[in-house]
Formats: sequence, C-alpha cells, structure tokens
Amino acid sequence: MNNDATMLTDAISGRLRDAGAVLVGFADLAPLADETRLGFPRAVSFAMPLTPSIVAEIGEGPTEAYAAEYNRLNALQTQIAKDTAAFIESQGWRAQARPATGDWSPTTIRAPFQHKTAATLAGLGWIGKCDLLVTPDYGAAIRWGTVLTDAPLMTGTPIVESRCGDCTVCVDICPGKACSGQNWRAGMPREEFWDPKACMAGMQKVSMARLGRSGVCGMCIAACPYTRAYLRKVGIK
Ligand code: B12
Ligand code: SF4
Ligand code: SF4
Repeated sequence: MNNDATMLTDAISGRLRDAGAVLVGFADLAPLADETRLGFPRAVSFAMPLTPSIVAEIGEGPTEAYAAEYNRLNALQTQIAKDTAAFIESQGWRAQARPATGDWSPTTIRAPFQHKTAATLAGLGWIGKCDLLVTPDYGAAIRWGTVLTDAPLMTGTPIVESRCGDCTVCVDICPGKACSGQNWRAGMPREEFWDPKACMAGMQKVSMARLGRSGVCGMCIAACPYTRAYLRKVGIK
C-alpha cells in the first residue's frame, strides 16, 4: 500500500511538473468536515507561476498584461487539473478537478472548494494578512489548482499559522483597505481578518482607473516581500 502510494504520488507530481507546475503537494483533508471536502479524503494541490515581469509591472495597479495573464493561467490550470483527474481515474481511483476560478457565488463570495485550503494542508504555504496564499519561494506570484481524490497519496505536513509576523506591507497598500492586520491561523474565518467586499470595491476602483473597466487588482501579490524576494532572485527588480 505504501509502495503504491509512493509510486502514484511520484507519478502525479512528475506529470504536474512536466506540465509547468512549480509547486506540487498532497493534502490529507481529514481536518475538514465531509461537506467542505466534497466527500473526498485527499487533494492534489499545485501552483503555476505568473510571469515574473508581468507581476513586477503591477506596482501602482493592474495592467492589461496582468489581466491577460490571469485569463491565460485560469484556462491552463483548469485543463491541467482535468488531465490530472483523468490520469488518477485511469489508475482506478475517484478524482474531481476543481476549476481555477469562476465557480464562486456572488452572494457568499466563495467557491464550493478553496484551493488555498488544500495548499496549506499540503504544507505549501500560509494565508497572508490579505488572504492570499504566500509561499516561501514564490511569495504570492502563483495561481493554484486542485484535484480532489480518494487515491492513496503520501500527504504533507500542514502549515497551520501565518508566517507574516509583523509585516504590514499588503495591509498598507491595499486600495480597498480590506485587511485588518491580524495574522491567520488554520480555521480562522476569512471575515475576521480580511473583508472581501472591501477588496471588490478596491479592485473596481483601481481597475476602472487603470484599465477603464471592471477586472483585476493584484497589488497585494506584487507588494508582498516574499514575492519581491522571488522577483529579485530571477533578476527582476
Ligand atoms: C471568490 C474568489 C475571489 C473573491 C473573494 C476572495 C477571497 N479571498 O475569498 C474576490 C472576487 C474578492 C477575489 C479577488 C481576488 N482573487 Co480570487 N478567488 C476566488 C475563488 C474563486 C474562491 C475563494 C473562496 O472560496 N473564498 C472563501 C474563503 C473563506 O476562502 P479562502 O479565501 O480560500 O480563505 C480561507 C481558506 O483558505 C481557509 N483555510 C486555509 N487553510 C485552511 C486549513 C483548515 C484546516 C481550515 C479549516 C481552513 C483553511 O482559511 C482562509 C480564511 O478563512 C478562488 C479560487 C478557489 N476556488 O479557491 C480565487 C483565488 C482565491 N483568487 C485568487 C486571486 C489571485 C485573486 C485576485 C488577486 C484577483 C486579481 N487578479 O485581482 C484578488 C485577490 C484578493 C485576495 N487578496 O484574496 C487566487 C489566489 C492566489 C494566491 N496566491 O493566493 C485564487 C486561489 C485563484 C487561483 N486559482 O489561484 N477572488
Ligand atoms: S486584490 Fe487589491 S483590493 Fe483586493 S486585497 Fe489585494 S490589494 Fe486589496
Ligand atoms: S505583504 Fe507581508 S503581511 Fe502581507 S501577505 Fe506578504 S508577508 Fe504577509
């Protein structure tokens, strides 16, 4: 069983990395209620990089290049999640690919399953003060995908608290003033530290000002010191 789990885990990881994922992890979803995990016991979590030079240009607000990048990665990740689910099913297990985005309710401002929950449980990062998933090596300059499954997998050690410390960079730059400044810990309700309606209002404001239409923001992605360190590492200021 452990041999099978190791082989399947390695096979999925290898396929995702070949497809362009820079982070791949495996989550035991046991800490979640059955309905929260949509009836699945485990998840494959993966992240693909936003193009670093496009992230670096966000600075004062969103750009057309960032809006296009957002659409490019959403389509790509949704497809890769479906390919991964097909592979897992071909090995005899159940699997469900989650879409990159687009499946959220405007009333609750949430999706049926959260990629960031799978990612923290897989041990890939923590939730920052702006409710983004922050990773040590890429900051927040990545987008997430998830495949839910019952396949036997070698799961990671969850990250259960924020590593933001005293940093307040995203709190200070957010045009919607959406972040309260509190540090996250596993199970903390979003609204206790971050206001999605304030984010949407801020996003609308900067998107209208910069692009002349509703759309994206991403200033918290670009400003995070973990993102900045990653951009410097790949030679972008
Ligand atoms: C709805 C939605 C929005 C809404 C609400 C955002 C939000 N943060 O909730 C709006 C329209 C405002 C929005 C904006 C943006 N979004 Co959006 N959005 C989504 C979507 C589709 C669903 C999010 C959701 O259900 N939220 C509900 C809350 C409660 O869940 P959550 O945000 O994941 O946070 C909680 C859980 O993660 C939980 N949790 C984490 N670990 C654990 C562990 C345990 C044990 C437990 C119990 C809970 C738990 O704790 C968090 C706080 O309660 C996701 C895709 C997805 N399916 O996950 C993308 C997603 C969150 N968005 C993303 C992005 C990039 C953006 C924008 C930058 C868009 C843009 N281009 O301008 C902004 C950034 C806003 C921000 N600072 O978070 C990325 C985030 C990438 C990252 N590095 O973190 C995602 C993951 C899409 C993706 N495929 O990568 N978005
Ligand atoms: S996307 Fe923009 S408005 Fe929303 S939290 Fe990040 S910086 Fe604030
Ligand atoms: S900018 Fe600072 S507080 Fe915000 S997510 Fe990054 S490390 Fe955390």
